[in-house]
Amino acid sequence: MTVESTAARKPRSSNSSSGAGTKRATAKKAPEKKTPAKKAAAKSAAAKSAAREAAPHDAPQHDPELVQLLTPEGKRVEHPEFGIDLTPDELRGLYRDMVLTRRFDAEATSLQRQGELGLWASLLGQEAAQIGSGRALRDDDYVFPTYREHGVAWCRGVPPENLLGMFRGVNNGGWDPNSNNFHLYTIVIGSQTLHATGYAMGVAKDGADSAVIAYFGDGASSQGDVAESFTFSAVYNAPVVFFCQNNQWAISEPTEKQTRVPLYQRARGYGFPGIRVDGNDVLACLAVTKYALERARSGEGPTLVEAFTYRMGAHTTSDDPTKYRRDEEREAWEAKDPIQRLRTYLESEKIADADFFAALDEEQEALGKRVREAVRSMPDPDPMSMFENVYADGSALVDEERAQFAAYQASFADSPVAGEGK
Ligand SMILES: Cc1ncc(C[n+]2csc(CCOP(=O)(O)OP(=O)(O)O)c2C)c(N)n1
Ligand SMILES: [Mg+2]
Repeated sequence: MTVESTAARKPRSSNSSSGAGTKRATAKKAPEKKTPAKKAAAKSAAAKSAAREAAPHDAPQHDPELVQLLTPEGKRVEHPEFGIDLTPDELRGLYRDMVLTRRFDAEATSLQRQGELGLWASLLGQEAAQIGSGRALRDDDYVFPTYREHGVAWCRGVPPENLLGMFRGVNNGGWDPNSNNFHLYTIVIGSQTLHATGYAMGVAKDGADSAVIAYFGDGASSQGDVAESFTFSAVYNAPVVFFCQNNQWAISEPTEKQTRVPLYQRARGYGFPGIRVDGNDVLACLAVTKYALERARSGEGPTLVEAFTYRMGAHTTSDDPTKYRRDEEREAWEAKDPIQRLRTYLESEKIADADFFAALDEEQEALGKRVREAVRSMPDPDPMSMFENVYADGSALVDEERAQFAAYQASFADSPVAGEGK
């Protein structure tokens, strides 16, 4: 069934629950005996409702237009529109990036389990989407991430331990966005697409040839902010790439609850191109993002890239995905693992040898140790510091709250602000 036929299929019926019908239905009636005809009607209504639910499930999944350059089996394939030619060094570099990012992520998950972090949002499974797109960027491009872009942060040169301060609750971010052109993590779903669009409009006004990239998820695609940023960026021809990691889930809501068409096709309605790329193929993600960034730089406006991938772990460490999805789904995606497929390719083409993998294992261990030590030694902030930088010129309400909080803090025997507010 085509997407069009799904949409056109069901004219809304107007005779059932409107006007007098509604009144009659709400009037009190004696309990009715279910006749076979009524039972059949109820059954058919239930079947229709199930069909309505089920109909769109297949539509976004079976799209043939997926850009892929490296199959899940590790075979290099060609695509008629997108190609990439990388040196052995570059290929090994992409593999190293993905392995170290995964290791950092696993370390952070463990640190949360040990009580060192309050929360962690794992990127497990999304390494190719993030490293491929992250390595397509130029230094002068600007990135607006969600809260899960640890691989992109790695590509931007943000020290990984700095990503953990906010999750430990000791700071409000952890890095200077302008040092690496990597904005702070954004928790308000979809809002960073507006920031990116506004920033990109500024870049165009400055006459610069850099580009902007906004990361967001399949769930965020339902937000009004994302729709507004699509409209504005298209109309103003803003140099922005919308990079949607469709990891199939928005906490416990599947993508089918966000859209009736494949997400990349949304772009067409706004007047710019959309491309679906295999989000577990680092080569394809690199090639497609490079192309989209070039379009932005050369004044051709926005592109939507939908990286079709999977969130292998929980939404965050507070979530239990076994409550809403089946093991078989995860297992099917395990076979498409982004790191394993590149390893198979590197080995079969003799681009990397045993020494390379052994050295990388050692590097992983060193990174893990570094991250653990850095987190454990992060100083607790002065509790009063949360009142700083709220208003440039101060505010009576914040002053009042500061005084109340100081008094509360001072009521503890070991208070770091003892004396204040007493
Ligand atoms: C405006 C807003 N609404 C709701 C939430 C709660 N929330 C946090 S993450 C999330 C799901 C986001 O899913 P998706 O965009 O697919 O990104 P993913 O977590 O899968 O990377 C929601 C609803 C929020 N942070 N902000
Ligand atoms: Mg998602």
